[in-house]
Amino acid sequence: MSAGKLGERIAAYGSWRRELVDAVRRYGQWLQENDLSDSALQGRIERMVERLREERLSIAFVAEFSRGKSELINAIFFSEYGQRVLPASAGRTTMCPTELLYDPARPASIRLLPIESRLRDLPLAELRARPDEWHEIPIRPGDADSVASAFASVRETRRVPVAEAAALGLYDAQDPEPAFAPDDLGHVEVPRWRHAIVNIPDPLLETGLVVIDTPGLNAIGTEPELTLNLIPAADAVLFVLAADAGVTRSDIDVWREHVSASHASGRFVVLNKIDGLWDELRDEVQIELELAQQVSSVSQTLEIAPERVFPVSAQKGLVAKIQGDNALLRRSRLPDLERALSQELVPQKHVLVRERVRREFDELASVITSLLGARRRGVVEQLFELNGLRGKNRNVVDHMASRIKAERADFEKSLRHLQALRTVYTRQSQAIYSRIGVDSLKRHVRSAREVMRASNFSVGLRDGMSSLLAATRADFVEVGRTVDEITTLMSAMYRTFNAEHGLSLGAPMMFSTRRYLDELDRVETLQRRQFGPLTLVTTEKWALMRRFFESVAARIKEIYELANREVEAWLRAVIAPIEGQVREHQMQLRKRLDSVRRVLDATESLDARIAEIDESRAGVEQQLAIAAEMVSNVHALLERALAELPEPELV
Ligand SMILES: Nc1nc2c(ncn2[C@@H]2O[C@H](COP(=O)(O)OP(=O)(O)OP(=O)(O)O)[C@@H](O)[C@H]2O)c(=O)[nH]1
Ligand SMILES: [Mg+2]
Repeated sequence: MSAGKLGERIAAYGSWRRELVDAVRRYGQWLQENDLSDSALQGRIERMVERLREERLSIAFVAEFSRGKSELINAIFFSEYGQRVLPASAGRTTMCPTELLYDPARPASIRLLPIESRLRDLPLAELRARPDEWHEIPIRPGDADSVASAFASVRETRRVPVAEAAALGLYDAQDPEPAFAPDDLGHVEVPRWRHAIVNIPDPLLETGLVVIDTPGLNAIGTEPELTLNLIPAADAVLFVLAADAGVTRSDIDVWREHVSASHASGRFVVLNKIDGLWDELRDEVQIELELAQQVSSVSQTLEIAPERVFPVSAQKGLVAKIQGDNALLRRSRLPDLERALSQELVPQKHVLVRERVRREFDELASVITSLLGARRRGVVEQLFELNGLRGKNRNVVDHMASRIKAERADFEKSLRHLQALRTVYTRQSQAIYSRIGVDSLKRHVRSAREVMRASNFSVGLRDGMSSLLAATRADFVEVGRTVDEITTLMSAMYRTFNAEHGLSLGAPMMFSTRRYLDELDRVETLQRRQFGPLTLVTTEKWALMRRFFESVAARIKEIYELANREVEAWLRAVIAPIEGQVREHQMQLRKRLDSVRRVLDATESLDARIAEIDESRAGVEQQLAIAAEMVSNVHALLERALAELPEPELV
């Protein structure tokens, strides 16, 4: 697979991430070797590394059927196979959503989820984790025929009685224009599979690219997973129109429902099949003019800037790449689309990931730097203290010892405050966990189901859904309040320790529940659209709604799980600096007292003791320098622009 500049950029982004992982890892290892970290800190580093590794870049292709989505994927990504690998043909072709990715932990194969799985309420998210539910066909990577024949599965259909199709949510007798109409025997053609996941080694997919091909409109509308998760989560959506069809009513519906609602940015409109305008009787200028008109009318209809509309010919682009025909490739304008994708998509993702890693890494590194800073201050003070004892009599030394003891007693008192704070902190942490725990969510879902069951009208369904969203929102608002309380408490404690014991604690790390609430808003918007006007619902619709509800519940569960993980990391991160510095301070007090005592007992000469401490000062200085260098290595990597890449060589 190659996609010119896009491919190179994605590969550059992949290797940047790998280098970053190495740098962060090295830092973590160094901390461990120098006894500067604990399991909480190592856990944070591991999570950062894991997230960086698993980071994927996904592009979803969305459109009415037969606009050329699959052909476009073939042309952009699969031309190296020298043939059409994803099936593309007139009429409905792709029958189920198809994800193309590479997970080295699994064999190369296509996994197919039977359509019957829709009869159960299990959402796709859950079925993903159950290998037994999937039918798996091995693929011999590199062998174009093996790849193409495995891919052929995505077009498979079955004929089933109308009642069964209705139960699957694929047939609605009241729909004036059903996607699948019954034949004379009362059978309806339905997709054989509900979802396909293609796992195939390939340089582009190996860097974490995920390509999502979707079937035309009706199947999209009935698989909530696509609407709720796959499409909104994609980094870019390519919405495809066909120049010969113009913008139809159903194109506009797909655009509104599945693209413009969920993607404010990262959307590309492709005006495909421009080769239909290539006509020997018209000259280039006329063709150009007509294209410009089409682009402008598409941009007006979809309310999107004309620069976001890319006229291409996927088919000619594919042929040109396979045959090495540069002139045809230029004429297909596919390289323009690829360039726009690479210029926008990868850099955007790069910036997002960079900012996140910077934030996480800096928080972590600053804990270490201030810890080392405190240690250095401690030894320097000790040196100063001991140097002051030179030539002094026993009384002075005695006096110093009691001063340190008094200081220690003061500190012990503050530690009791810290202990009290810890109790409050633990109690509040528990409150958070129970608020967004599994049980809490289960209760919300149960009561929402009851509200829904009590009514056969869509208004009842909607009330059920609204009650679920209201309850979950209340959870996050409450969590936000508790988080604020903990932050205030911690700030006060940090300040006290800084002022009274000379610690150098910065402001506690902030945490916001905003993103969970935003995510719930997004789910709500989608749900509103899905549930439409207040009408009596048919049995088929009812089944569909219920499935939609289950998908929403699954999505909310993911939000809860994410919030749990993030809150946990935050809770650890706010308590860690103060505990670390307090430990450090205790150690310093002990060492100071110890030094003075040794001098008192004459077990060691003052000079020898001073030399010893001076050595440890040098050690700390060195650690500080190494830490600074490692941090600046990570920063340099973060700052580094993804290598400016040459323009793609045509073919
Ligand atoms: N002339 C011409 N035909 C094209 C072009 N792109 C795709 N086609 C044809 O249009 C038909 C539909 O293409 P597909 O790629 O199957 O369309 P799709 O959007 O994936 O359709 P579904 O899978 O049914 O949702 C096929 O016969 C393609 O060969 C193009 O640029 N020019
Ligand atoms: Mg297709």
